[in-house]
Amino acid sequence: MTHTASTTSAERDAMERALLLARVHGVPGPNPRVGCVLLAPDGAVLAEGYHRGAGTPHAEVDALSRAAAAGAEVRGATAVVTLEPCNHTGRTGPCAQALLAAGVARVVVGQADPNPLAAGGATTLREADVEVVEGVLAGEAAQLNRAWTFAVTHGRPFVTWKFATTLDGRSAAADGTSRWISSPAARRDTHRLRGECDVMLVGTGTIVTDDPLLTVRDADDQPLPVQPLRVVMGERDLPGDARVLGPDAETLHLRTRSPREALEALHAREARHVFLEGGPTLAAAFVADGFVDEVVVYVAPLLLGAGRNAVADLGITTITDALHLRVVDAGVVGEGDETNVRLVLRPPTR
Ligand code: AOF
Ligand code: ZN
Repeated sequence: MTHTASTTSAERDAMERALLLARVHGVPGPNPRVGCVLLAPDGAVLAEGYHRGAGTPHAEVDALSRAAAAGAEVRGATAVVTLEPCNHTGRTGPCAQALLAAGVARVVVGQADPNPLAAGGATTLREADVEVVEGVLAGEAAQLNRAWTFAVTHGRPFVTWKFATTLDGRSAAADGTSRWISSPAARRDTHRLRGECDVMLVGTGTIVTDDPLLTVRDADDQPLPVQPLRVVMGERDLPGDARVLGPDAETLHLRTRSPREALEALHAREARHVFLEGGPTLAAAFVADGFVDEVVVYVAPLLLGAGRNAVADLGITTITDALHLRVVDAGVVGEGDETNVRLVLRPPTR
């Protein structure tokens, strides 16, 4: 639902800008990506703000403090914010109160806050006679925080399962080697997607066969400053010299084979978006339990003719029982010899 009639063009431009700020400066983790632009009554921009991750000021408070630092008059101003201002004291104080205290007269909101702990800011503001317009570019705002929104409404992290495959559906050769199925361009693309998640998840089997580092690296193979939590699931001990136990990022070994238990433990740590990268057994367990919310597949122009599937036996013996996925994106990654096809799919209910 959009309210184009009840907003000015300056406000709609400000919402586009706030969404861009949230997208560029937001980080994966417990909190959503949020941007805020403060407008004078004539539509001029007074200040901008954004949220930089859990424990730091919310976007509204960031914009208010920058306005104060610039000596701008905020009384009577309009706050344009991508997410409904919060109404609670979490790691920081309630933004609805901060906007009221600053004398903001009007608030234009993108997405309503889906987090039951923090929602209610729009009502609080209206009760204090602030004009509130909701649902402006709400679809874009919700898309920006898609995984976070899923996690706070479903009580578990959103799960993206990524795998690479040959043309004949093999994700490892007969000897178990699997590292170089996708092209370097596809692997760089994978690092970009890893960087949008706060957990990298694999099984103990993957650690033993592939010994992956599981960090997020840039095009020059350098680690990014903020790394997702590396999580290894399974009852087996990890080899003492496994690269995942090195100092490059934090690692958690969950000694369970149950996806539900693992997701509960990760939700308790406020994880919002899990990147599941492996092993056919672990993938099958997540698929079978209905815990895969998105699938990203890189198809390489290779044939193996034998080897391991991306996913272990799901107990399906006849075609009418096949699991159906919806293709939401299909495209090419890389050029020339590095060309791979990338598919993004979702289960019908997501
Ligand atoms: C943010 N940034 O700019 C806004 C948020 O624990 P706290 O105090 O950081 O509160 C987090 C909640 O506040 C979050 O789940 C969301 O519902 C709400 N709004 N959060 O991290 C922001 N405006
Ligand atoms: Zn807030």
